[in-house]
Amino acid sequence: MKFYFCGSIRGGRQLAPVYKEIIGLLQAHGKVLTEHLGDDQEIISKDRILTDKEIHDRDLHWIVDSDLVVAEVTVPSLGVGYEIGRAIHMGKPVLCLFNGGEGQALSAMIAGSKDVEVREYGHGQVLKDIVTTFILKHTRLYKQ
Ligand code: 6K6
Repeated sequence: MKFYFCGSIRGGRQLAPVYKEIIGLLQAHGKVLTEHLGDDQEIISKDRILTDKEIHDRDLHWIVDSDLVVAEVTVPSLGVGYEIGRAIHMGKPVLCLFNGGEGQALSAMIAGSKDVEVREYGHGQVLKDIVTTFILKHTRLYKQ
């Protein structure tokens, strides 16, 4: 199974350790095409040599190639929102993970969309349970 993981880059990197944790959970079930999103050094060293067009086209190609899309949506990011919209249009199952603090609300365009699964998470096991349940649900659907 191939996963496309979305997480903020230019929107802010404060949750990079959480992205790394989610990527690790996904890797237990298959290949993560955007493994670099958990690693600041890799983003800086490899992706800075690509133009914005090269990044856009490569990432869209990876979404096409993926089976499931998982997005961490706590840090607002134009790129992540765009990727979610494109993934929906392609008919990909999309899981949006949100861990907002007080006064922090998820965009209505994600929270109110029937085409994505939005899950709020806290820490540790809960995140693992949410991710595993989403994967198993869609693995079963693919096998039918
Ligand atoms: C490195 C440092 C600054 O910019 C870079 C290279 N940029 C990107 N490299 C890889 N993926 C990117 C880059 N910019 C956006 N993306 C994609 O959009 C990722 O797959 C993320 O899920 C999402 C992040 O969008 P922004 O708007 O937060 O950057």
